[in-house]
Amino acid sequence: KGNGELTKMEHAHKIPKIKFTQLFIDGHFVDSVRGRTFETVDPRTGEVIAWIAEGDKEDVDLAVKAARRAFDDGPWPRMSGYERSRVMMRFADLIVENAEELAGLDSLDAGKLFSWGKAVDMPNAAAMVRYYAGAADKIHGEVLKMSGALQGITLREPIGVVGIIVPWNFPTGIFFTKVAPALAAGCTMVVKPAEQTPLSALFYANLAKQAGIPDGVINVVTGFGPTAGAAVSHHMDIDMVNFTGSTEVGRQIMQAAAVSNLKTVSLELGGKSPLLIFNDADIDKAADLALLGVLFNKGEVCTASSRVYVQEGIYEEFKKKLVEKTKVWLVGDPFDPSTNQGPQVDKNQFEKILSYIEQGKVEGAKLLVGGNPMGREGYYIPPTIFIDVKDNMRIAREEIFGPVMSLMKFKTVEEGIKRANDTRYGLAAGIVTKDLNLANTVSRSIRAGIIWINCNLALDRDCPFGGYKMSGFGRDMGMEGLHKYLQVKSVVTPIYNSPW
Ligand code: TXE
Repeated sequence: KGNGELTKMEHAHKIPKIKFTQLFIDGHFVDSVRGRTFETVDPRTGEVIAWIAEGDKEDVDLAVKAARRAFDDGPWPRMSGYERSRVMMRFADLIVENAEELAGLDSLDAGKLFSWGKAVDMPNAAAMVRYYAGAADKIHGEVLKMSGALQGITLREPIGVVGIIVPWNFPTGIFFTKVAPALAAGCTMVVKPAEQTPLSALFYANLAKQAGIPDGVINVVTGFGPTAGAAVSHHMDIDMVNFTGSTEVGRQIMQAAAVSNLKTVSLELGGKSPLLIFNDADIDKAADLALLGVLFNKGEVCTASSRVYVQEGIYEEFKKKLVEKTKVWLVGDPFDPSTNQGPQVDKNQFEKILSYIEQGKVEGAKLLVGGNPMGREGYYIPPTIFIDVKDNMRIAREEIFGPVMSLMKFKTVEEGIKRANDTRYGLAAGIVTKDLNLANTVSRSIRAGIIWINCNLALDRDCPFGGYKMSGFGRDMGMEGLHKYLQVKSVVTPIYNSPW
């Protein structure tokens, strides 16, 4: 396993001490009401690294009370956008100052690459906060051209208390795509991080306090989905829930909203994203994009290009290229700077991926590379590519969420589009071609929330992101990501004495 040349001292230097393990409610770290804790595990070894407070319904109730007070009576929604923006800028600076420690926490908790975390994830998180800070004082409505003797305006007001449920694959990235615009809008919130990766969220709560975000604005309740998470989605005093996670749980969240207070729901769910590579593509570049698409973050990415369709003219050459490239792809300790891919997040995910690999073999697909776990400990799975895959096999239809690609061949453009769309998901798709007309035609024909032409996984804070079909609805990021936290209120007055 791995290429790890790290000395013990280098490791000790990078591995952070865990400082925060309690719930963060109303500006204070507290134990859970029942006093329970749960373990969080290092995916490199399977060892327990910390015991975290296990929040449940009572704790969510306390967190919602604090958020409600902060919304109904506190300064945050009443401050000018400019003042909120200044506090958010301080928050962003603190993320940058603590980037090394924070990247270490995400590596330790989720198996994410440390050097990437420090150089990319943390600066991006700070940039996300600054982006929305820049929007906080530019939130305004419209003047309405009403008929008769009336004039109207619209006000955009914060939606209220928001429940934010975060998954484990991007404990920092997804936290900030949801928290930063909610802050800018003037909302208050209860955040439920994933049980697999609670560490960095608690650290962010502490930084928020240091930055001057008032008590009760950001509350973090760590705990499990069916208990703490369900308490958020069922809560009568939460006005909106913004969720990223599995399609199954997304459905439960909508049901919970329907049977409780009809809270607004925004869902970013799973995917089975296609990548279409056409005959005229630069094969070397296309192979890089295909591998990036399915191996980045060990395939634990909702937009992973897990279905790669290659046009028949270049299929054989492309296949050879992929094999060559996977040979120099290093799987190992995420703290080692030369590693390309760390361990899967936990035992469950590791076993889920391995069972899909078995399923693929049983259904008759052939392994081109990979397929077996690596190492004696930890949750390492190498790049795995299946060929001879049929569209109706489970590996080609269901989200695996691991470094597993289904490589398929197609003939015509129409066939490529049809097969790319043959999925219940619609989160993302990629196209590799030099033909602009073809790229434009295909990008308009695929039903997905984001289309990448000659690039892959290119996300940016300014680019709205979310799904079609069963990949969910609502958009995070961009101005769409801010507007969903705002209600539109119309205010109407007569212009002069009128019968109204
Ligand atoms: O997701 P869950 P899991 C997909 C991926 C993965 C599969 C299962 O295919 O293999 O889902 O992962 C909280 N009410 N994605 O089981 O359960 C939970 O505590 C309220 C894709 O980890 O959906 C966590 O905070 N909340 C995805 C969050 O939901 C509940 C990212 C996500 O967990 C809940 C993650 C409930 N009843 C997994 N049950 C993406 N779109 O990026 C769980 N949660």
